[in-house]
Amino acid sequence: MFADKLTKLLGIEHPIIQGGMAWVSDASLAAAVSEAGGLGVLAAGNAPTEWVKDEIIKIQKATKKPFAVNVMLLSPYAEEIADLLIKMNVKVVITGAGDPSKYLKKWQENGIKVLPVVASSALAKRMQRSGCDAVIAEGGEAGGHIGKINTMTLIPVVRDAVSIPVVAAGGIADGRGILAAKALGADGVQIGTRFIVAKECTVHPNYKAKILKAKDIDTVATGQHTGHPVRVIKNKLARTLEKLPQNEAGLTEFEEKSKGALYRAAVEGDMETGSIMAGQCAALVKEEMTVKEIIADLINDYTNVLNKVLKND
Ligand code: TUI
Repeated sequence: MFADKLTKLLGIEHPIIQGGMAWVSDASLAAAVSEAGGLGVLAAGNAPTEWVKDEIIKIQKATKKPFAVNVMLLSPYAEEIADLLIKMNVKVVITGAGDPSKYLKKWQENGIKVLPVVASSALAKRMQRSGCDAVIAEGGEAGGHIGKINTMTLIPVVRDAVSIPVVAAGGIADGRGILAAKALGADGVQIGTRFIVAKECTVHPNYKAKILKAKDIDTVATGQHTGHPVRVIKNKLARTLEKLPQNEAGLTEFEEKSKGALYRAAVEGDMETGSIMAGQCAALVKEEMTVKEIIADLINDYTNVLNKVLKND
């Protein structure tokens, strides 16, 4: 699908990284994606260090293939988890929701490959200068915490800004998206939302049902004014958050209502007061399949679309 820069760097078969999704991509999903030849990703999210440790042990038991841990830099446990990854001999780290500069030296000294998620060309350049191995450029179509630039612009500006491999993320769910990412200059893709409905994904069935039902206009980026916008499927919580006043009292209520909301949706199946994080491309996700089937379908679809394009069909 792509030249072998990314697959060689990571020791994987297909240039497909599974998006790290807090309380969604646990050991079960990550191990299945790695076994199927992509890069499986355990999302640390806001989870306690002990939970992350137990999940890493499960992945290491389930597969000998490469996997990554996604460190969410806003987590109160980020510092502890940064050290845990070294102790647990994790080989690939993906960071999200911030600038990972303060951890880079110790990870790199321990031979860990670091792929930060970036939302701008400026951060991509800084990450290349710091010796990062690749960047994941995530556009605003993505689910969860997002930046301000959409994939169509972000990928080419990041491509022009750095020479290390660029992974495209945000809005990719099928072969058309993968071919578009390649045309924009990417060396591989990160796909999150489509893997939420994988059979191996342990997320609550109510969450999967919401993804399968979602239409193109069903997601919204909440909390634009908080400085940490989060894309979710519209529900009662999203509507409540959108109506809060943009003052100090409003921000306090925003935080109270958001606390634990992803866990409520993903683990408890609460579709009213839970936060159903998902990308806009949920509208393209129509069927629950095994991880192996999803990856085979992505590759097959990509080949068909490429052939159509080449035939000018
Ligand atoms: O991290 C994500 N997506 C996430 S994390 C998450 S868990 C969460 N739970 C509750 C509230 C908020 C989050 C759910 N989804 N994606 C990676 C990502 N990183 N997207 C955008 C960025 C980003 C934004 C700005 C990375 C760096 C950045 O730079 C800031 C700087 O300091 O330059």
